[in-house]
Amino acid sequence: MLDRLLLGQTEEGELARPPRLVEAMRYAALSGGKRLRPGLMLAAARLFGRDDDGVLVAAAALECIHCYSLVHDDLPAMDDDDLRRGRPTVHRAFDEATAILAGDALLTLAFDLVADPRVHAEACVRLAASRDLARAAGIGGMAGGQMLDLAAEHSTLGETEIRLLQSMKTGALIRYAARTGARLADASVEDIARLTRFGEVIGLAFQLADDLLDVEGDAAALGKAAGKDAAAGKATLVALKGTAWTRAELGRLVAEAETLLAAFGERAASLAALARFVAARDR
Ligand code: GRG
Repeated sequence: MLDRLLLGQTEEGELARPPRLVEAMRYAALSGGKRLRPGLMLAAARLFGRDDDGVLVAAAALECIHCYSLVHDDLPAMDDDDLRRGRPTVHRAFDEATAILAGDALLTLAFDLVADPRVHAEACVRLAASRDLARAAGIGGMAGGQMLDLAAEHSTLGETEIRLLQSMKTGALIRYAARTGARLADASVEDIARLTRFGEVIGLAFQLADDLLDVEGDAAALGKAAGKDAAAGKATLVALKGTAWTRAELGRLVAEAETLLAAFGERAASLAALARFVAARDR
């Protein structure tokens, strides 16, 4: 779906798509990530009986936002990384200005995609999914979390502050994935709330696993540099509480995720598998 959505031909209302920008966007989005967020959205929608191209369009929108955040995070002004997903980062493969624009255009495209009538027959559901996405990605979500993260370098944060920062920077998009899958499948208010909490728990587990990988992971398997958090003096729960505590907390979070899914029985097997993958991953 991403491949089909990121083509060079113009859509109604557009004047031209500069080939270099399309190429950089494709490089950023079609470069073999784990697709965790879209996978979560699709699995959540399937749990409530929806499995069609419309959900795939919404899932592609979310992946566009995720990929934009990686492109901008890798820029010299932020994390200054040369390697992502085992390949040169976008500003290395192209140039800084193109990387900034590719990120901008991926972010903007996401909102175009959520407005696609295939996403949901009712405009008010698409509107709610769009506003939720803005809030997950924006000032009070991922971008805000990144701001807190930058401000926290070489400062001492407590557990509550670190959890808030991480829920915003990483957790918000993962929470959105699970919540929106349920919403687009017309799940009940209670089930949307249950999947929202599931997304929060998975988001926390994802960040803890990421922090552990930064300490213990292998750069070759990760496809990016390891050990960057400690070098940058980043405030993480692993740094604050140690690896043993982090592993125990990961186990607790997976157990909570499984409890949240228990009511759905075997139908939720793939969501439960995703929860276990998030905690046990090596890349
Ligand atoms: C630039 C607004 C803005 C935000 C950046 C994404 C992000 C926020 C920071 C990245 C720093 C980082 C490595 C955070 C840890 C969590 C994370 C987003 C890891 C990468 O996500 P994966 O593992 O990547 O899902 P793949 O490549 O599998 O898609």
